[in-house]
Amino acid sequence: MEFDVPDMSCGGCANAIKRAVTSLDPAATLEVDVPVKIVKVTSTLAAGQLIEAIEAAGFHPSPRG
Ligand SMILES: [Cu+2]
Repeated sequence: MEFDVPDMSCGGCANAIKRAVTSLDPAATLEVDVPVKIVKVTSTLAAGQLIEAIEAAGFHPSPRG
């Protein structure tokens, strides 16, 4: 699953998002591209759960595609 996260601006943001998702699903893997503000997540969680976790960390993701 891929999300646009327009308010992600640095490595600190990327780490906060990684922590938020892996605290919910320790098996999740994330590919975070800060310059283009895209987060790719491989997880068994539903998109809605991933969005909630990322929002709880203070960001505003929207699904891509
Ligand atoms: Cu940041």
